[in-house]
Amino acid sequence: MAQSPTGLPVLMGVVNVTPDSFSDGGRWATTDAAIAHGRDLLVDGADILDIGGESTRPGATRPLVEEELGRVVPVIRALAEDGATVSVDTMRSEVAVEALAAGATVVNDVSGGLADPRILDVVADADATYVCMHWRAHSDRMSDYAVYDGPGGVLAAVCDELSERVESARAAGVPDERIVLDPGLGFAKRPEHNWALLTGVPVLKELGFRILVGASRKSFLGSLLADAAGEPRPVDDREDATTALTVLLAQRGVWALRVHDVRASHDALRTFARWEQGG
Ligand code: PMM
Repeated sequence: MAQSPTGLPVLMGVVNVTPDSFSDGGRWATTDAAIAHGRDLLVDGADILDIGGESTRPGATRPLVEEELGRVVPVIRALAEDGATVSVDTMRSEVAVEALAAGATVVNDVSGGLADPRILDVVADADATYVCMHWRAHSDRMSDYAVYDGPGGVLAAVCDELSERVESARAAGVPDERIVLDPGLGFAKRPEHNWALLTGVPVLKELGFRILVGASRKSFLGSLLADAAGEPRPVDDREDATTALTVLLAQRGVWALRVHDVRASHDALRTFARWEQGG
């Protein structure tokens, strides 16, 4: 998918087929619930459905490959048969192979090829779109890696490290036009890092690739909206902040937004488009 027909950001709706994701863990954990949720997101305006079977919440332990396959493959097959554009959210080459065979056309690899470098060969062979996210370590120890002391801080480090990942993807045979870059908000990032990356999107765009951002419901929004006692805003109550970011990132020309509440972001983008059209 090159661009949304409207020129607005593409909306990637999240379908986490997991018992333990931070944002919606357990709500769509059965095959039927996940398929129904995916269909609802399409009605709400999703352009892509991102199906994941591994939680990446801080501290999460990894499922077995077989568990991950059992979660995502039937959901991908059903939604692809419906005609949806389907992305698989996985770091594993074995899962990417089966997901592409079941009808996925996008591989969303939060590790940017670091967790399992063979995933790059799988993507290259399948002519799939590759979402290459900035990542430093698995979730159980990523907080140890949230250090960006070099010149230029987090923005320079993320640009450098994503450029290295692009070189690996190119070496495997993935053409540039199939690569999408993602700053990886919340992955080895503290709140101040996430804000620097969000406001730094124009710099990320200078790398020359389409940009996808996943800010939806993340904990840095919980911190921003903390109550007077410093208690973070609960995950289910971060939607208005997420929707505000949808508009701000649309203004900065990102290619795609990965969101849970597709309807809210879709409404916001329609409003933004009308505003751009003028009176
Ligand atoms: N965040 C999560 C999972 N997958 N994929 C991309 N490309 N970018 C992200 O920021 C991202 C992702 C974690 O959040 P979730 O619990 O909402 O899935």
